[in-house]
Amino acid sequence: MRCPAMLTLQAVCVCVSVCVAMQQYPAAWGHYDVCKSQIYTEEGLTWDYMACQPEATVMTKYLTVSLDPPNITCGDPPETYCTLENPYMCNNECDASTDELAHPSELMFDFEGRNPTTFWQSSSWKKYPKPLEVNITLSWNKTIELTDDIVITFESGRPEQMLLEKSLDYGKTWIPYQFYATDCLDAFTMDPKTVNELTQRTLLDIICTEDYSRGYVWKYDKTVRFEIKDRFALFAGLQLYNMASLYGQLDTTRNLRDFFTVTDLRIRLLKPATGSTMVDENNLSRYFYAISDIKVQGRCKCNLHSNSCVFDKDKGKLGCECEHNTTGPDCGRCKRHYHGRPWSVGSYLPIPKGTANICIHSSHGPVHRANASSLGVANRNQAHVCDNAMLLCQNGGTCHHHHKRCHCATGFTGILCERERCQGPGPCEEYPTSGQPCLHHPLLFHYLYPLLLGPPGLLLTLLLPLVVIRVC
Ligand SMILES: *[C@@H]1O[C@H](CO)[C@@H](O)[C@H](O)[C@H]1NC(C)=O
Ligand SMILES: *[C@@H]1O[C@H](CO)[C@@H](O)[C@H](O)[C@H]1NC(C)=O
Ligand SMILES: *[C@@H]1O[C@H](CO)[C@@H](O)[C@H](O)[C@H]1NC(C)=O
Ligand SMILES: *[C@@H]1O[C@H](CO)[C@@H](O)[C@H](O)[C@H]1NC(C)=O
Ligand SMILES: *[C@@H]1O[C@H](CO)[C@@H](O)[C@H](O)[C@H]1NC(C)=O
Ligand SMILES: *[C@@H]1O[C@H](CO)[C@@H](O)[C@H](O)[C@H]1NC(C)=O
Ligand SMILES: [Ca+2]
Repeated sequence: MRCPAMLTLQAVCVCVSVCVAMQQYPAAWGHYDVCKSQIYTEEGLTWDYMACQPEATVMTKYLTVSLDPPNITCGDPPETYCTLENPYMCNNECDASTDELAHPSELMFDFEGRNPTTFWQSSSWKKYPKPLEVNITLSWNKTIELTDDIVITFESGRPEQMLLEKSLDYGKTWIPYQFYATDCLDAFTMDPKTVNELTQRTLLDIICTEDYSRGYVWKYDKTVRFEIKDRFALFAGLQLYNMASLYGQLDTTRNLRDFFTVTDLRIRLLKPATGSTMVDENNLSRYFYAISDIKVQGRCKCNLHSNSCVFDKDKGKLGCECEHNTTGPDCGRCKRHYHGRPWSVGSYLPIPKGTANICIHSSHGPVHRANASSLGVANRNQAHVCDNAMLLCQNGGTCHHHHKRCHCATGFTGILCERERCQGPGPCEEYPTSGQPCLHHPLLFHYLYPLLLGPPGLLLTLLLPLVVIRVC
């Protein structure tokens, strides 16, 4: 159902019903799965370009793993391991030369669901008290954006000290992502925190958590997580109902986007589970690391210029299939002869289709689609959020920072100042709730926008506030 094909008020009604329907099913918002579509305008059939991104998927299929020290995997020479709980129970054999008894690193990424599980295992803590440290480095040779929790499943006890690091530059530099310890203060001189204590303002803080290191109950509690969804929820609400709010934030806050972006991850195992404060020096075969599964969900970062990312078997590497006349592994620059204006990342705004910010041919000036600029909404191409003339910033908000953000009047907040800051009596909600009045305002504009072209558009501009009031 496309409004541009219809005319006048009837079309407005259609749009309103579409918009309302979308409000009820916000999951339909912002798939960003289409990069372009054909539309009819006054000039005939033309292309309409939209921000787009590949679907999120299981990323562990596309990585290379390296271990440091390289010979830390068990089985050469063969070893027998005892359990942590009972030093007399020693039936865990590792022999690298026998398929059934070998525990190579691939077994952290194979299809799980088999019983018994398959796992990678390190050699034991033979050199105690020298630390037993292992680095497990996961490399994509491609920028990816994490979309779900990283989950590491241990078949040994969970480590007493561990550090998750990430790189954004293909492994040249590393920064901590999260610290894990049975005692954060002792291990890293950090106060223990849980992800639930984070707020929108402290979202980017690197924390040390004691949630995933508790010793003996490991039979039931085998996973170590890096919580992505809980962090998303700080903007999108607990059920991730309001993705619009999250996308808006990702668009306007570069640090936030980068926070979820990686080229490599490194799991630094610093101290194995010991189950007690004392290490049993007479039986060091009880102490080792074993990991059966690592989950990493994400999507290729294509700067909103591609909806597909393919694995090139020859290069052993992921790459975006760039649209919008962009090129490069991340669609991070304009194609040759398409430097009519500087390259720019696509934008999630306005919701739901965003702004493509296509590269344009060097011989053309900036594209003026129809005459929309005279109505003040044309500069979609530069990721402008707000517009004073069209009152896109609501509740008295004004445009700031080259129209990239609304400056809200006191008492209001949100990308378009659409939300009331909690004030006065009654409970104060920290999360943006689903029933946001008027958050779909930009959506309405998106559908109505084509109608605003030409003289009938002027009429509609006048009618628009009425429509908006009805919907909100
Ligand atoms: C693990 O990597 C870090 C750098 O991130 C390095 O300092 C450390 O020496 C490495 N440890 C091992 C056991 O290779
Ligand atoms: C790994 O190799 C180094 C030297 O190459 C050696 O010192 C070390 O003992 C080996 N470690 C294991 C666990 O085999
Ligand atoms: C210690 O380890 C060995 C195997 O290395 C095992 O045979 C023995 O029973 C273990 N327990 C004790 C208490 O020595
Ligand atoms: C990463 O990809 C580039 C090509 O884009 C290639 O030249 C390079 O060798 C790759 N690096 C690794 C470690 O595979
Ligand atoms: C990009 O360039 C090709 C020709 O190289 C052209 O057909 C296409 O319409 C251009 N625009 C976009 C946004 O793809
Ligand atoms: C756009 O408006 C200008 C005047 O502002 C006019 O000259 C031009 O013909 C218009 N273009 C179209 C496609 O309507
Ligand atoms: Ca496995």
